Amino acid sequence: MSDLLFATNNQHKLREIQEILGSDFRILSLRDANLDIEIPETQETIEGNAAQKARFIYEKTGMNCFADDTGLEIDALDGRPGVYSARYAGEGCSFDDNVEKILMELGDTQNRKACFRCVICLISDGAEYLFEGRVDGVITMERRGSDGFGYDPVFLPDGHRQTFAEMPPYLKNGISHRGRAAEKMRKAMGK
Ligand code: ITT
Repeated sequence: MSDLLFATNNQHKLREIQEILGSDFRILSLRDANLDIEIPETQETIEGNAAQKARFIYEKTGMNCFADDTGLEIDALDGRPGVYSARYAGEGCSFDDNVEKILMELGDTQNRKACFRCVICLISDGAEYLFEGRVDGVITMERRGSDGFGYDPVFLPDGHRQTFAEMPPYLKNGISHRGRAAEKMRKAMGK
């Protein structure tokens, strides 16, 4: 089974990717590679950040690796928080602070359309590939559920009655932005 190092410090993402790809690849964490480092993320696009994170870890290790950059894009907020999803409520903020901020900004706005967009950048034997996954939905009026992470308690995917935080992980992974991007990567790698 081939090894793939996942360039992330987000343990929730790591768990999801291990569940999605674990039967075809041995997904290694930064900890498995004895790396305890901050990964720079200073670009202005999701694609740019995914590539920056993957290149940084590839240069450090020379190992086949990939990174995931994800943004929640809300129509009524002109696409925010988008590329700023991680620290939308400020440096050092929690997932809950970010959720609070978007709920406050939306207030009782009727147009609650949003999408999650995930770009995975894979570096395999020195060559670079990008894979995108997207899921459309709406932002609920209040938090629902305790599974998942980030904005999951307020994201209701189209065609479903449960938010991502109410769904069992296999269901979220089966329809999510990350699941879709990871499936494209799996296919491109011939699995
Ligand atoms: P790494 O860069 O170390 O991978 P990060 O948490 O900084 O971790 P991103 O910049 O890609 O990763 O993520 C932006 C934020 O978007 C993340 O912190 C969450 O708040 C949110 N997010 C990402 N994926 C999500 C998901 O599947 N469900 C809910 N929120 C998510």
